[in-house]
Amino acid sequence: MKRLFSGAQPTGTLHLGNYIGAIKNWVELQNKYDCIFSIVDLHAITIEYNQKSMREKILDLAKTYIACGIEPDKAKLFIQSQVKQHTELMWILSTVTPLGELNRMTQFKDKAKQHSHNINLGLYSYPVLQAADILVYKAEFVPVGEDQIQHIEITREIARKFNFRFNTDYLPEPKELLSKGARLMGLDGDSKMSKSKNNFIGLDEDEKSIMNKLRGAKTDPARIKRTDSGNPKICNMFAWHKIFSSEEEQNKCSDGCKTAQIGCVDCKKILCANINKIIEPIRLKKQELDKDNDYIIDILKNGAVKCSNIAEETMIGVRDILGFNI
Ligand code: AQP
Repeated sequence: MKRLFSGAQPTGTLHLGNYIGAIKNWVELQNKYDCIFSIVDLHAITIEYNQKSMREKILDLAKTYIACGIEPDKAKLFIQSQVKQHTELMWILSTVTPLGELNRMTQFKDKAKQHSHNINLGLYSYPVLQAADILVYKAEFVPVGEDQIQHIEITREIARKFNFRFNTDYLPEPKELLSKGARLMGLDGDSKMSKSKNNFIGLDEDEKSIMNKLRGAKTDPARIKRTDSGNPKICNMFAWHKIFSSEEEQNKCSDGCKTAQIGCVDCKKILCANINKIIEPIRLKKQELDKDNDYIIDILKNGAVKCSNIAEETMIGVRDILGFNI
């Protein structure tokens, strides 16, 4: 089976964007690929965080993966910091990574603005660690949301530089795998749904909470009264319908909006029911998993052993190529 790698940061509850852009895709792919899914705790410390809640957030993310349908018998699940080869390869790759490429990264520019009091080297070299995460497993594919495409491009560039510098083809250039809804906009309609912005629906929310958030979500700003006709093309909620609702429901909302036959609240109620159908089983399964931390810790430890073996095999070759083979 071809191998793929992906991960998410333990920085808080996963949201609908993480699910639609990444995790949902992982669940489908685990039957076709040799899948490695990581909890990337080393990435999460590039911004300020509370170390007292890190353990809980790591376990929470592992439970969410499983509640979403990741099966530990099919995919390897592990914590990034438990496989030391990631950071070893990162250092090596940093010696072939052009600064000019890192300077172009939009995520760094965004995060540097968001965390202007803490612009650290880790935040800047984040894409090099991400490249190491992928290349240490020689993964061919990386299922991610659209926001990560630039980081996969730089991973390919870094693999190319390494191969060119050492006259080898040892590190394969990975490709991104994007899903429908690879960029889910937030409730504000202005930016992508994001943990660090108050524009998300969390995978732990119940129907009431989802509807409360949808009530305040941005629609066509020109449609003020229910009797006004609206333009679905510029309505963020209609973009959500295209992802979450059936064709029949989409037509009902689109035609009804243009002719003022249906109000935004009714369209949002349809959306709420469809989103809740996705989130509710995840929320309930996660509540069950919350009772058994030992089971989760076992899965993560097993995953780390399996991943360390694969990563070490790659690193034996890398060390040899570098001339570290005494
Ligand atoms: N809005 C989104 N639409 C589609 N996919 C998304 N992803 C994130 N947001 C969206 C995808 O989710 C995966 C895991 O992401 P992460 O844990 O690395 O966090 P992130 O990308 O940094 O997510 P956030 O919410 O945007 O976190 P903050 O606010 O802390 O920066 C990735 O595959 C990502 O593409």
